[in-house]
Order: sequence, then C-alpha cells, then structure tokens
Amino acid sequence: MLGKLLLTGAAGGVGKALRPLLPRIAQTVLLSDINDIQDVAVHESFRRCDLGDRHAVDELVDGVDGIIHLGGISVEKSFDLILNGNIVGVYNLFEAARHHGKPRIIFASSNHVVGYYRRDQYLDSTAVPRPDSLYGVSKAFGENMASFYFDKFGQECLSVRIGSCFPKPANPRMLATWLHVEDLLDLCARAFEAPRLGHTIIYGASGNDETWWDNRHAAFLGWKPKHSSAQWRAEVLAEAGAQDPKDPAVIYQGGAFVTIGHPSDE
Ligand code: NAI
Ligand code: 15L
Repeated sequence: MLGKLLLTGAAGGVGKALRPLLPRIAQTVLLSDINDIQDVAVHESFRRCDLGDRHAVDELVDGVDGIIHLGGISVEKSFDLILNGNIVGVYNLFEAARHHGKPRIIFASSNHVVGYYRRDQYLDSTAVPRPDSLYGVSKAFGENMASFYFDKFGQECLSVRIGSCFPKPANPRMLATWLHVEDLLDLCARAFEAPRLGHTIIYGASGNDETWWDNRHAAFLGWKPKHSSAQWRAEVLAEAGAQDPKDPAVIYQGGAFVTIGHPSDE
C-alpha cells in the first residue's frame, strides 16, 4: 500500500473512473489537473497545475510515494498544445520525480505509438514505434524519456500503451483494444508492488478474444486482466455494420487516427 499517490489528469475520463478504486492501493491521493475538480473525497486533496509549469510540477511531486501520470493531451491536437502538455509536461514530471526521491511513475502511454502497424501484425514491446499522429509521437517521446531517466538516474517507470479505456467498447476496433479500468488499477498495483520495475513497456488491454499485442516482456508483473470485451461483441458488430477492408482506419491498429487531418493543415 502506497502512502501518498499523485494522480495527474484526474479530471479526465480515465482519472474519474480510476479515482474510486485508488483507496485499494494508496492511503491518500493528491489529484491534479489543469481543470478544476470540485468533488474531493476525504482521502483526496486537489491541486490545480499546468504540467507545462516546471516550478508548479516540482512542488506537486514533492512528498509523493508514487505517480499515475494521466495528464496531458489525449487525442490529436495542435503541436503547441501537445508540446506543452505531453513534451514539456513529461520532462517536468520526470525532473520533479528525480529531485524528490524518484517515486515510481506509471506513464499513460498509448497504442498510437504503434498505430501505423497493421492489425494482422502481432507486436511486443520491442516493436519499433510507428506513431500515427503528433499525439502518438509525443507518447513515444514520453516512453523514451522513461528509458533515459531509468538508464541515467534509476528512475523506475511503467509505460502503459493503453488501448481504449472506456466504460465499454464503442466500435469493432475496440473489441481488441478495450481496457477495463479495474484491469488498469490491478496493473498499477502490480507496478508499484513489484520488487523491481526498471523501465518497462506494456500494452494495456483487457483479456479480449482478439489481440494484436504480446506482453511477454512484462510477464514478471504477473498481470492477468480479469475483464473482456466479449460480452459486447455481438452488439458492437451489429451496430457498426459492414467494415470496408480497404479503409486505412480498418487496416491499421491506430484506427481513425491514421485518417484524421494533420492539425497544421486545418
Ligand atoms: P482526458 O483527455 O479525458 O484526460 C486528460 C486530462 O489531462 C484532462 O483532464 C486534461 O484537463 C488534463 N490536461 C491536459 N493538458 C494538461 C496540462 N497541460 N496540464 C495539466 N493537465 C492537463 O484523457 P483520458 O481518456 O482520461 O486519458 C488519460 C491518459 O491516458 C491520457 O494521457 C491519454 O493520452 C492516455 N490514454 C488514454 C486512452 C483511453 O482510451 N482513454 C488510450 C491511450 C492513452
Ligand atoms: C488514445 O490514446 C486516446 O487517448 C483515446 O481517446 C482513444 O482514442 C484511444 O487511444 C483509442 O485508441 O481508442
């Protein structure tokens, strides 16, 4: 059990879903986000912070025993927004951790680091990144930052290439990529408890019938997802209708991220 856990991006979708589960792994939780949070529970406190503000991030991390880093831009956006939240923000977080006792970091990376691999390719964590967006590039940067800070400073971090962490799968692609928040919580617990974490990359998907990812290099964590998208398969496929096998959004793992417009062209 951790003492004080820092949860960045706490006002977002995953943050909101994870919050009620966090007493299972931490005594107190410091919530943080650039947006306000009103409903703070007794075991929680809140500090508003822009991840791009180095001094504020340094103060935020002081005294925490572990970090779940969800904060940042979570979809394709302008380079300036991504630069502040996901590039400068990640640097600030790792620097702050280094200066304050190196609490373990769980970094919310994304499947969009490898979004330009086809769905018939089976990937492990050694696959060379093929980002499908500026957003995916920024997550690859975060993983590289984790690698560098471990090799140079011994800062331990689990980068979770999250698939699709939502209440239920919203389309056929998510039948393969879906991650139940309880499985994410269990993965975080194992990463904080493991005798050694080092710099590890894992794909964050539940025990779905279809998978494109192989987590053998993170097997030492003993993570066994309990949930599966199977219960929604018939409903999701019926709602979606026929898929065009020539559509790049159907061919590639990143789905619609490979077909959306480039932000600077808009
Ligand atoms: P979200 O967009 O709902 O939440 C992200 C939070 O970060 C927001 O509350 C936002 O206000 C905050 N934020 C953005 N810029 C910030 C800044 N400069 N300083 C401080 N806070 C800032 O995203 P969601 O879905 O909750 O995802 C959480 C994390 O997991 C994100 O890092 C996302 O990239 C990653 N992820 C999520 C997936 C999913 O399926 N939900 C899949 C893959 C990765
Ligand atoms: C992500 O990285 C995004 O944060 C999330 O909004 C979804 O688009 C998810 O990937 C996905 O690929 O389904």
